[in-house]
Amino acid sequence: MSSPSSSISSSDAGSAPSTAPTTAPPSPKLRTRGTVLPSPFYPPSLARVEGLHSSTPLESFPLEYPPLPSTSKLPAESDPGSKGTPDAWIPRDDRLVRLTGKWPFNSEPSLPDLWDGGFLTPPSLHYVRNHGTVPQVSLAEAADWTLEISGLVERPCTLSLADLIDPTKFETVTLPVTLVCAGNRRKEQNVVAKSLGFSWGPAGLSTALWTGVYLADVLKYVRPRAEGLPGLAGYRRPEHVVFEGTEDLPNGKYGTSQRLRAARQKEKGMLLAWAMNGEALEPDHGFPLRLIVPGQIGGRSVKWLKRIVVSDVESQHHLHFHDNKVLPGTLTAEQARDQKEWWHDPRYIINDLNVNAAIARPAHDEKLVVPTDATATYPVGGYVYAGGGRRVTRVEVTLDDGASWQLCDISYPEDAYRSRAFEGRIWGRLDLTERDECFCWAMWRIELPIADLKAAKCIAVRGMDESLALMGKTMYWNPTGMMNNWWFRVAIHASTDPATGDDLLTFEHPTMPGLQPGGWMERLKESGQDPANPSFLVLAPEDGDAEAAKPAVPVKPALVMTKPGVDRKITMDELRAHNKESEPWFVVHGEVYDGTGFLKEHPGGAESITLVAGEDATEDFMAIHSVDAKLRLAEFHIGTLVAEPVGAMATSSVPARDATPDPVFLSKTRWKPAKLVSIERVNHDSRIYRFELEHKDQPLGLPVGQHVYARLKRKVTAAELPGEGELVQRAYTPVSRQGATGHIDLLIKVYFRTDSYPDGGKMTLGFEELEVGDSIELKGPLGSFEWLGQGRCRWRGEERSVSDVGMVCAGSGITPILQVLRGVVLDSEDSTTKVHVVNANRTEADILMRAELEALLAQAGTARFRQHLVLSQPPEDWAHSRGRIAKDHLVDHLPPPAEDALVLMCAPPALQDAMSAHLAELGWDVGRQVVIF
Ligand SMILES: Cc1cc2nc3c(=O)[nH]c(=O)nc-3n(C[C@H](O)[C@H](O)[C@H](O)COP(=O)(O)OP(=O)(O)OC[C@H]3O[C@@H](n4cnc5c(N)ncnc54)[C@H](O)[C@@H]3O)c2cc1C
Ligand SMILES: Nc1nc2c(c(=O)[nH]1)N[C@H]1C(S)=C(S)[C@@H](COP(=O)(O)O)O[C@H]1N2
Ligand SMILES: [Mo]
Repeated sequence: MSSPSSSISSSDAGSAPSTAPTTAPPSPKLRTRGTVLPSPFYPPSLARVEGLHSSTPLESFPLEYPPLPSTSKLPAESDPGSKGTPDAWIPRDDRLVRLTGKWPFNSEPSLPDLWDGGFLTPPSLHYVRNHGTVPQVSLAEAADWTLEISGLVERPCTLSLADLIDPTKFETVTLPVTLVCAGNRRKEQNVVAKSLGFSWGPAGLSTALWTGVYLADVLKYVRPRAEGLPGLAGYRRPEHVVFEGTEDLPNGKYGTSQRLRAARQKEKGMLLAWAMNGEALEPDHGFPLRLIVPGQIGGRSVKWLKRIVVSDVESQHHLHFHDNKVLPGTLTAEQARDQKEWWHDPRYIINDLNVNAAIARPAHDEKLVVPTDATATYPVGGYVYAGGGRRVTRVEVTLDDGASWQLCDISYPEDAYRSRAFEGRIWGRLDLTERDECFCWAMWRIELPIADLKAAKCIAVRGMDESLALMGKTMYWNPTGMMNNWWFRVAIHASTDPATGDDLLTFEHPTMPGLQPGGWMERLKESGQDPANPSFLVLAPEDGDAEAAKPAVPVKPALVMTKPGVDRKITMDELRAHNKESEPWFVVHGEVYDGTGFLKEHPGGAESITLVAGEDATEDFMAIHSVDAKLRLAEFHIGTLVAEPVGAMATSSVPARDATPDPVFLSKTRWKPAKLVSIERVNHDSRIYRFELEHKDQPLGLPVGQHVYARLKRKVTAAELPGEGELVQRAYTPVSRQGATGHIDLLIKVYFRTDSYPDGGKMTLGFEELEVGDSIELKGPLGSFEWLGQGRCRWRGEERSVSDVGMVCAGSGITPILQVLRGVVLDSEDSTTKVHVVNANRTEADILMRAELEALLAQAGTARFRQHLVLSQPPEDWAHSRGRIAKDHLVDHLPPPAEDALVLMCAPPALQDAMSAHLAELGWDVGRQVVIF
C-alpha cells in the first residue's frame, strides 16, 4: 500500500511540510448522506506527523461521563524503537513497554501509567497485540476500504466504510469496552514454567469508547440463510460468523469466528468499529475498521477487518486454532506444541474473559515512610474486570494469606453512561440506559491502616463476578499461559531508612513485564523456592521487630546450583583429566559438574559441553542459560574444585584484555564479538554475512575442516512463542578463505517460519534480524577433524593418509565440504588426492557457492575432482540427477570403500542417518571412515 503522505493534498494541511506533494488529488472526505466525518478521517497520530491539522474539536460531551482521555502526550514522530521494521512509519508512545523486541509490536503501558491514565486509556498508551506487520492504509485507501460479506447469506455484498458510517443505512453507536489480551499477567506463569507465549505484565488491557455499527444490524441486512434442504446431503446451516483481517502472517490471515446466534444479539454489543474515543482508529488498533467483541478476550476483536463469512463451520484460520486456548494444565508447553490434536478440541477454546484483578497502588518498588500517626491509612487500589458482560460483585484483600479478608469499595465508571443517553455527530448513539451488561473494568479501593501493612508480608487481592466465579489462591498454569487470574500479591518489605532512621515500607509486585527484571516471583525462584506457592509472603511467628533491621528489598539470593550432600573435593588435575568427549567435566563458580549424562539431551548439542570439558565454563554457562537451566545444573554437581595456587586456572578463565590484539582472532575459551559489516543475498533464503575481526591483518585462526561457534541474542521470535532476547548458539563453517585476514564470512541458509515449522530456525532467523553494525560473538575452533594438506588429515587425534575423499552434502552443508575441497584442490603440494562430491538440493537456485565449485572444478580437472548434483525440483534440461538423493548416487559417484578413502558428510540429520546406512551397506566402516560434520 502506498504511504499515507503521498495521498494527502497539501491544501488539507494546516501547516504542510515543504515536502508535502502538491499534485496529489484532493483529500477524499468520507461523505455520507447524514454526516461528514471530521476531515481528515485519519489517525490523529499520523495526522500530526504529517503536519495535517488535527481532527475537528470533539463535540461537547456530557460532564457526568468519565472524561475523555488526555491526548496531550500523543507521540509526534515515528518511533525510533521500530526503526528498520515494517512498522517504522507508525508514531508510537515510547512509554509503552515492548514485549517482543522490535517487531512484531506487542506492548503494554507500565501499570502506573495505565492507572494514571484513568478509566479511558489514553489511545497512545492502549496496549497493542500485533501478530505481524501493521497494514499501512492511506487516507485514500481508507476512504475506499471495503468489507466483503459472503457465505450463507441471502444478500452477499461488499460494503464500503462510507456505507457503514452512513447513519441512514446502519445506526451509528458507541460503547465503552475494555479490551484484555488473554495473555494478561502471563509473565507470572512464565516464571513458574515457560509457557508458549511472551511475558505480558498486568497491563495487557485498556479501555476506549468504540464507535461503529452493531454487527447484529449488518447481519440482519445480509440475512443469514441455510443452503440445501434439511436431511439432504449438502445441507449447510449458518452457525458461525467468520472474521478476517487483512495482514499477511506466516500462516495466513488473522481470523477467528463467533457463534451466529450470539453475533445476532445486540445485547452482546459486537461492533464493526471505525473510531476510538471519537477519532479514527490508530494504525496499531485496526485503522480503518475493526471488530469489537465486548466481554471476550481481545483476540476475538479482529483488526483491519476485511472479510466476514457466514458459515456452517467455525473459522479455519491457523490462529483460531493455535492461539487463544487454555489447554489442560497437565500438558507441558512442549507437549502442547508437538501434539496438535489438543488445539482442535473445541472444549479448550476461550472466549469470555474470566474475573481478574490487580493491585495498582502501591506500585512496584514504591516506598512508604511509616508516619508516626498510628491511625494513618494508605489507599490500596487497583482494577478488576470480568467477562461475558458479567458484573464484578466483590473485591477483597487479605494481609494474612487468606486467613481473613476485607471487603473493598468498587467504583464502576461505566455506570455513568447508564444514567443518561447521548447522541452526537461523531458518536452516534451512546446509550447504556437500557443495558445491564458490564463490558469495562472497574476500580476497587480500600484504606488500610499503615500499621497493618507494616505488620504484614503481603497484600493479596481477589475478585468475584456475578456468576460467583472467584479468583483462586493457586495458579492454573497452562501451556499458552493464558487467563492467569490467581490472587494478585504484592510483597511488603519493612526496613529502616539508614539516612533518616524512618521506618520504611517497600512494595514488590510479582513480576515486571517482558524482559524487565524484578518482582518477588523471580526472586523466589532464584533462591530455590517455589514461586507458585509463595508461603514466604506469610508472616512467620518469630518474625517481629527484628525484621526492621533487614534491607528494604532482600538482597537477591544466589542461585542454588549445587546438590545437597555433595562434598567431594576435586583437584585441578582430576578436572583436567576429564576433558574427553566421553566424560566431560566442567566448572561453574568453583563447583565441578559432570556433563556426561546430559550430552544427548543438551539443546545446544553435545559439543557445547565438550567444548568446555576440563575447563571453567562459568562465563559461558551463566550468560547463555535460563534460570531453569541453571537450577537443573545441580543434578550434575559432583564436587568442589579445591583451591590451587593463584593462577592455576588463568588460561581457562577470562583473561583481562590488554591493548595488543590476539595474534589470531578465535579463542577456544572466550567469546569474542565481531561486528557485521555487510550482508550479501545469495538467493531467496541464503545470505553471506561478513563480520569484521579485531583488525584488518588479523587471521581467523581456523584450521581447515573445523568450525566456529556463533552466538547471538534474538531480537524477535515467533509471535506465539517465547524466546525473545534469548541467546542462541550454533556451529558454522565460514566460507571466507583460508588465509583471509580481517574478516570472517558466514554463509547462512535461513529457515523461515512455515506451516510445518511455525517457529522457523532459531539461530538463522536471528541472523535474519541482524542489521549492519550489530555484533555477534564467536568462539572456536571446534571439531574433531582437520585437513592437514598433502593428502593427510587428523581425525579424533589420529593422523592418516587419504587418497580419495568422498563428500556428501545438502543445502548449507556445502560449507564444511567446500573448505576441505579448497584445502585439497588449492594445495600446491598435492597433485594426487581425489575428491568426489555428491551435492543434493531442491532447486538449481538452492545450490550454494556454485560459481566457486565450478571454478574449482575447472582448476582441478575432472581427473581429480568430480561433482554430482542432485535436484529434487530440477529444471527441464537438467543434466545431473533428479529426485531425492539415494543409494545409487553413492554407488555411482563416490569412491569405493578403501583403507585410504574417507567420506565427509554434512546434511540434515535425517539425510545423514539414511546415507550412513547406505554407506554401511556399501562396505564402508562408518565409525572409522565416515566423518559427519
Ligand atoms: C559443523 C557444522 C557446520 C555448519 N555450517 C553451517 C553453515 O555454514 N551455514 C549454515 O547455514 N548452517 C550450518 N550449519 C547448521 C547450523 O549449525 C544450524 O543448525 C542451522 O543454521 C539451523 O539453525 P537454526 O537455529 O536456525 O535452526 P533450529 O531452530 O535449530 O531448527 C532445527 C531444524 O528444524 C528444521 N527447520 C526449521 N525451519 C525449517 C524450514 N523452514 N524448513 C525446513 N526445515 C526447517 C531444520 O531441520 C533445522 O535444522 C552447520 C552445522 C554444523 C554442525
Ligand atoms: N488482524 C488482527 N487482529 C487482531 C490481532 C492481530 O494480530 N491481527 N491481534 C488480536 C489480539 S490477540 C488482541 S489481544 C487484540 C489487541 O487489540 P489492540 O492491539 O487494539 O489492543 O487484537 C486482536 N485482533
Ligand atoms: Mo490477545
